[in-house]
Amino acid sequence: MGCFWFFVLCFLRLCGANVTELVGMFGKFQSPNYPEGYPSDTDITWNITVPLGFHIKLYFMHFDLEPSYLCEYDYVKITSGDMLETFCGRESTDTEKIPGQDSVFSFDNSMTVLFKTDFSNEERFTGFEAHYAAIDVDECKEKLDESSACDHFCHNYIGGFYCSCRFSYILHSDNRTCKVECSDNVFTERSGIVSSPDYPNPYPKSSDCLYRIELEDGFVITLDFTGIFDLEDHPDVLCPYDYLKIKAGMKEFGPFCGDKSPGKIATNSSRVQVLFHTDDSGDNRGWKFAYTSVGNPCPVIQPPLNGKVEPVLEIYSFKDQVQIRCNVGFKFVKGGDEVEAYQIECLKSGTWSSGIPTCKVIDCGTPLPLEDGFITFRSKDNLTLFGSRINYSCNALFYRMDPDLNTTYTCMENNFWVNDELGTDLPTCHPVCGEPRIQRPSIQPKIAQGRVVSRGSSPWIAMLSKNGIPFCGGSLIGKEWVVTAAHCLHLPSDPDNPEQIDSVLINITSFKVILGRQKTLRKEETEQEYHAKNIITHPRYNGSTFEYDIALLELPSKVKMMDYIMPICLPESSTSTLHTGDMVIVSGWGKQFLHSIPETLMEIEIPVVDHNQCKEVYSQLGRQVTDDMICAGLKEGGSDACQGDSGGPMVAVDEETNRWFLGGTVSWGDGCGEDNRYGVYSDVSKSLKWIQNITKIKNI
Ligand code: 4AZ
Repeated sequence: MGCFWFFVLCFLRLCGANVTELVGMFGKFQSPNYPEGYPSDTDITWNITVPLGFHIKLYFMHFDLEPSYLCEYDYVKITSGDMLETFCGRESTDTEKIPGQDSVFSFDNSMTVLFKTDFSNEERFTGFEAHYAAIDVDECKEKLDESSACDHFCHNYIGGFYCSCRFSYILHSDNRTCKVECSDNVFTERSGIVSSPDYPNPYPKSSDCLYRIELEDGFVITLDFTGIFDLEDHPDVLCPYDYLKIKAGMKEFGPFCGDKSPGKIATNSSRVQVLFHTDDSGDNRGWKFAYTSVGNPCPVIQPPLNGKVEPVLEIYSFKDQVQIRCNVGFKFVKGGDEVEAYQIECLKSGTWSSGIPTCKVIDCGTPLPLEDGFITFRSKDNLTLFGSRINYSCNALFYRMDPDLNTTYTCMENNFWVNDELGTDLPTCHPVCGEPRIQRPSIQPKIAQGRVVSRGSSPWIAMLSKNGIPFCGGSLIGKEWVVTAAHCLHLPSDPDNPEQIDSVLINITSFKVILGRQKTLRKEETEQEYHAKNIITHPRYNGSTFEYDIALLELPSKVKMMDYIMPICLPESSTSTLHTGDMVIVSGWGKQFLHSIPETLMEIEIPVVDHNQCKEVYSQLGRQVTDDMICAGLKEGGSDACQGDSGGPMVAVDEETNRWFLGGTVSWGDGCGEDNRYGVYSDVSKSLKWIQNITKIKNI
């Protein structure tokens, strides 16, 4: 019956329905007439709204409504989102409930409270008083559905929350999911491993990752998916959420998703792009692949004859490099140059960068000629190829090599003729010294005043000649040096005052050095004549005392040895090698008795005189015989050197070697051949070190 009247009243717009909007952060509202009995036919709605991010807490301070089965008469109905609560009566029963001490919480930031009464309130129920307040929600703790929860980190604040991401992730524009920046992945190595970010942990959401493998043309890339493959999937639609797409040249592979690995993909391309798209949800673990590349193959190489290829492989492919080497003793010839090794490379076209050169045997070429010597080939065909051997020898009669020298040279891989001891240096042919080819006759007339030198028996003698007239003698040592007396080359600076100590050097072009001469004034076929290139006087030469009266003449070229021209040996040691009584031969074109110049070279054979005896003789005359001088001659006189003989040789036979050596050079004396006077000579052994230092001559 009540229901009938309700409809009528409502239809007649007599219903007391009204709506109140409550927007504060807190407040209260009551049933009409509270705390008096509420009126019948009430229909009041309170719409409570608080700011977003807040919820509403509703608490009833008082509640007293007419009880009815399932609250069919009077009630308070609270709705918020899907939430619905209905209260009535004075106490809770099995079928109805009152709010009591419990608060009611809204689903979101709004709540609607409807108070409805029927047509009668017979017992004067007093209604209700309700309080509400906005309360903050900790969205981070509250279970939000996946579409609104933070992907990585959640931060609550009063009235709201915000999300943040782990290191290396960035917050997507949805302010919720975390994506990665992953479009700059370029792989240029020939092999490698590529995987989804964080693999095998869940990959980032809302991301588009691009991976590029970029190799040189000529390579072909193969991808091999290994391990877990797990991308968000859909049972009916092909990869609508997350997917992997692969582009290789004109070809496309994929999209791939789900848990079935794509396995091996031969892309047939040198450039591959892998696109990985993820949406804003899902917790799948991603993918990983290893990529490898092979180059275009090149044909197998046959090593050249007498050569080898390194490394030896079954297949050579693009970028592979091989070294082609010749066996020892062989070399490549490239543009006229000899090359040790050749490097060729397999090109992208599948061909080698150049052809295979041929190995040519090393040729050391004609060996260098040996001065005063010759070469003997050890092979029949005078071969100069790798491994060939030759021997150097000296021209037999006049030259000799160091006796202990191994003179074999071998053609080596460096193109040189090499000797075990000397390397590539050539041996030296030293002139034979002190061994005249022509011996003086064994029975000689003993001419006290001297005898004619038999031609060639003193082949070392040199004539110093000015305007065709001999003025001094000398001795050939080595190939280009002549020893003479220093005073022969020094002229008094004032010709009117011969006693003057200071002297000037003779003009080097004013005299000739003649070798192979026997006649005094007549040119001979056997002779060789030179202008000295250099004059070196002993540093201790004293022009007034004739100490160290010795000098060296350097010849402009090497003397060709022959029967009539051969050097004299130097003394073996620098301590005196001549002793009192030793017989020496002195030769020269100097003056003879009656002051005449001889027609030919003359020689005398005289004994070495006791140094003290000689010293004494000359000290009486006020002249000094010093230790660098040696005297020879006969007490009775007769056999002596004289003017013009100066610088000439005083020689003796070395007992040990049986060779002639230069004991002294004619220097001075008081007169010529007078009794109780001796010829004074510069002792060569005393100047030996100085001579050897300058000339580098050693006796062989
Ligand atoms: C000289 O005038 C000379 N009797 C050389 C030797 C002797 C004398 C003079 C020794 O060249």
